[in-house]
Formats: sequence, C-alpha cells, structure tokens
Amino acid sequence: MSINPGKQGAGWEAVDRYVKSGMKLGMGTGSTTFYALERLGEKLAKGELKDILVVPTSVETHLECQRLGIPLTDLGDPKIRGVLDLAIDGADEIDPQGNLIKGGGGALLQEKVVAHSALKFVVVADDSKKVEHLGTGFPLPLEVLSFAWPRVQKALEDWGAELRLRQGTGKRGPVVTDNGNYLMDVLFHQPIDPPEMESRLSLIPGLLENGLFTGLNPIIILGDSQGKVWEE
Ligand code: A5P
Repeated sequence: MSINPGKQGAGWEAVDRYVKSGMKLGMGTGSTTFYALERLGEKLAKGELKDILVVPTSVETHLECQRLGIPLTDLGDPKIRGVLDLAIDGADEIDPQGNLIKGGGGALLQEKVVAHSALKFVVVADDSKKVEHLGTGFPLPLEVLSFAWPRVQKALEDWGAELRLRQGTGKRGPVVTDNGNYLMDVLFHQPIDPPEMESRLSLIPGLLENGLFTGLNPIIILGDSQGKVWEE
C-alpha cells in the first residue's frame, strides 16, 4: 500500500501530541485513523506508552487493533462507564467552524457515540478535507433502519434533497452496517446550516444517525502531500 504523507503525518501527530499512558481512547474508522493506530501500536510495543484501553468504532477498527496488539474494550467497561479521555477520528469534510461530515466509511453511528463520550476530540485529515460549506460536495451519510428507508427518502426529498441508498461492492444490494442497518447518502444542492440540519435530521423516525458532527469543538490536525502537519 502506498503511503499518504498528509494522512500519515496527521495520524501520527495526534498520537504523539495527545495520547498519554493510562488513557482510555476512542478510535475512529478510516485510513487516517489507521495511521494513528499504527503509531499507537508501535509506541505500545516499544513501551513508550502503557495502560492504554481502546474503544473501537467499527469491526474494521476492532480487527486492526487486534492485529497491532492494542488492548480493546467497550463503553460499558467499569473502567470507562461511558467516558473516554480522548477520541481520534478522521473526517470526510471539515468547515471553517469545525463542523464535520463523517460516515464515508459507514461507521458514523458508533463514531458519533464515541466522539460524544470523549472529553477531548481530535480530528485527523489531509488538507483536501477542508471546505467552505458542508453538504454540497461530499454527500451526507445517514444510518437508517432498513424498514424505514423509503419514509426517510420521502421526508428528505420533500426538503429538496437528493438521496440514494448506498450499494455494496463485493455483495449485491444495499450496504448493511456493523449495526445491521442501511446507509443513505444525501446531497442538499445548497449550503446547509450544519447544527440546525443535525437537529432536524434527528427528528425523523427511523433515521438512526446522521453524519453531521457539530458542537464538538474538535482539535483539528491536518497534513499535506509534502508531509507538513499543522493544527487548525
Ligand atoms: C468513517 O465512517 C468515516 O467517518 C471516516 O472517518 C472518514 O470517511 C475519513 O476517512 P479517511 O481517513 O479514510 O479519509
């Protein structure tokens, strides 16, 4: 696999700057987070970090942690009780206010639970993820109860949005998430107000989660194609 210097730089920097021994971490899903996992695994193996516990946000992240020898647990662990010291995750779009679109990898539901469980949230990305407005470029992912998707489609089309049910590759038919639900991707055609849209979407029955992450005040670490890394 070829290395992406921007993603690698951002992922490594998040671990080097923010992860301390003894922390309970939430780890997201995606190629940039996987560079952070790589760094975490390396530092644990060398003994530079100790007593780390990780709550993964997807089956893929769970498996990657197992492969790297990173200790895993879940939010119900008595040592955690729903509160993490830090979560590190990628993003599909980042606006100037620090609002995010996430869910390109289909893990948005667990990612949002983990981000909201963390005392500090660090977003890692290459600089191509920065946009002026969310929602008109990268389609907004939704996790939807399979029974409810036609109803969700109608509700969003009535708002003038364009939706599609995400289709699998490697299996015909819709993608089924780690939680057994469907994914829909929405284009709004016009800039949206992210906090307002996140709230409005949460009122639609059967729409289990949307990929807008607002109000979290994340630390954003970006990297570019030359491997230069900076915090926004
Ligand atoms: C996973 O569902 C997403 O939220 C990812 O965090 C997002 O797609 C970023 O992925 P990359 O780091 O692979 O760009």
